[in-house]
Amino acid sequence: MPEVRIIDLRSDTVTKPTQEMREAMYRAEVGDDVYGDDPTVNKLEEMAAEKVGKEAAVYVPTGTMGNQTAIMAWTSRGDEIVVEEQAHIYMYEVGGPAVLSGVQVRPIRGRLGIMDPADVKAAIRAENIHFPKTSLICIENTHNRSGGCIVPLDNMKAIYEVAHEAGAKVHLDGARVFNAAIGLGVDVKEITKYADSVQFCLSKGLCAPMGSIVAGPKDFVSRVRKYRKLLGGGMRQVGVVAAAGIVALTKMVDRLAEDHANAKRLAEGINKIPGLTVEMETVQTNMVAVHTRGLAMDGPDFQKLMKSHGVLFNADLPYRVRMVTHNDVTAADIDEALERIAQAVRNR
Ligand code: TLP
Repeated sequence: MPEVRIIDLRSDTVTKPTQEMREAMYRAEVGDDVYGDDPTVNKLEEMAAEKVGKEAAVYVPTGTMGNQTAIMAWTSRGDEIVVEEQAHIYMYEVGGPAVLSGVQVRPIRGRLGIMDPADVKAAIRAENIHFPKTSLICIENTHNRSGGCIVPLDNMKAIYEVAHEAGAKVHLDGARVFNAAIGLGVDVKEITKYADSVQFCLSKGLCAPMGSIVAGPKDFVSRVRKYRKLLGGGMRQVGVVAAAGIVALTKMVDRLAEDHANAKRLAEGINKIPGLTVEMETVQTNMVAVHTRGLAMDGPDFQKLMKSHGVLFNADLPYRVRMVTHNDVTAADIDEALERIAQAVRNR
């Protein structure tokens, strides 16, 4: 029997570096980055800061380390930070804020990842001997657990103003902020201007093999750099991968639009399969949240069924799976995946 070709929709993190990245990595000039001697890392950090309109930037191994070092740099032990209740920082970072920063997380309910500025305002603590200090508000754009939804600019602006009135900072978990920018049709600076700091990933839709950027004011970035070292993230001749990050930033942003078009194509196709539903209003970028209740099959069972047909995705709620489009799946792969799903559902 011929082997089934795998169509991997688990995440955009599965993307392989492009040929151009591999060549840039091969040629990269390097040095010891802990001494600030790696010219490729220095170039990436400068480019990245400029791109998101911030004074400075630092290259970190992962988005998780980027978010956590940012929280460490903005807070003091015993502070409180406000996050949306489905945020990656709260759901998937292993309790990092408690462990690393010693802060308490105050999750507030959003709609499709969008917090109501009035709720943020109400959550910010007044001065009182009993209360922790609210030092940081975190926004996630695009918002992963809502299926890649975009937090609108007016909402970000309102939260930024509410935070600043109360003397708190805003950190943007912009793991996929370039997807948000492409989805909104704006320069990414239009989004990042409503945050004091931003973390974004080079390793997701932008296809670099690893790495994230934390950008913000100079003194903040110096603190992040030191916390990166504390966590063991002081890397040496890391220009060898930062070179791929430069290609990611210069060559891979505009093509995210293709992933968004493929996500729409996938969502529309799924909605034609009896038993599966996607709420089209949530299909705004490169993710598709598929509800499986109509199949009388839970997410993990549906995931298992399709794995046996070579279509991979993750189950993220009891009756929901997440499919993510990216550079390594074409429109033809989407059609093939739809065909396999329709057939598997018919024959189950
Ligand atoms: N997200 C991963 C998983 O961890 C869930 C994925 O496949 O989507 N912020 C956001 C919004 C993210 O989605 C992620 C990764 C991170 C931060 C962390 O980035 P890494 O994986 O580089 O630590």
